[in-house]
Amino acid sequence: MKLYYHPVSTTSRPIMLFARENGIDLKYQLVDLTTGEHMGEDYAAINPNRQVPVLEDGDFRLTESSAILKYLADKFDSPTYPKDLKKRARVNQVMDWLNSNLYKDWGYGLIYPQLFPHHKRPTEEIQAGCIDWARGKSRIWLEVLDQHIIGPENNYLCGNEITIADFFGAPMISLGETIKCDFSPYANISRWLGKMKSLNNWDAVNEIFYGMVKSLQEASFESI
Ligand SMILES: N[C@@H](CCC(=O)N[C@@H](CS)C(=O)NCC(=O)O)C(=O)O
Repeated sequence: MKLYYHPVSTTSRPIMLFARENGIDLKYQLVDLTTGEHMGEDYAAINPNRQVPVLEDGDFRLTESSAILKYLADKFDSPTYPKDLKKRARVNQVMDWLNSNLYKDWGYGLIYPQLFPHHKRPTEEIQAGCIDWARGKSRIWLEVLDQHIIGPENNYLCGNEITIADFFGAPMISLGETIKCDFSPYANISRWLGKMKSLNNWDAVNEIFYGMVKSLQEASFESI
């Protein structure tokens, strides 16, 4: 199987982490987002969304990091995507929530417009309005994540067992480190993220991402 990816990508890192933690052998094909390789016609023929990741399993091609995690977990019969109807529904719920509620405002509203020129809004006024809106929404989502999805009792997002929702969510939350988000007011998020960071392969998978975080240390950002 081949994964088209970029090492700092919020949606590639979950697949890389899941594969490494589960001994899944992937061939890694770098798509250089920094040179705009993903915008070219060659890559558009692979993924017309012009985004990473894409998984290829023989002649089967799959986009959407959430769907890729589910596919790999099922293919390798992983307990991280439970078969029990209600447990599986809970994992699906949390992954949909991360994708459609959190990531939209957190990634595309608050963080990417500050990191990547092609996500910057066309005027300073629109940029400021976008960030202000997304920061307010992100605070609400982080509160929900902290108090209701994790809460004081759970070790993981869907209870006390690690699931693919955790693999999906942890890189997404760690993205906040690029703009120096302080998660200490969110005690449950901090505790959960700490657990995810202690996975055997977290450091190796996130090495280049943390290189980027380091390179941004002197820059100033609108944070949470
Ligand atoms: N819904 C997609 C989103 C993928 C996505 O946001 N990919 C980003 C990297 S994290 C990307 O390829 N961005 C290209 C760009 O910014 O132009 C998924 O979950 O796979």
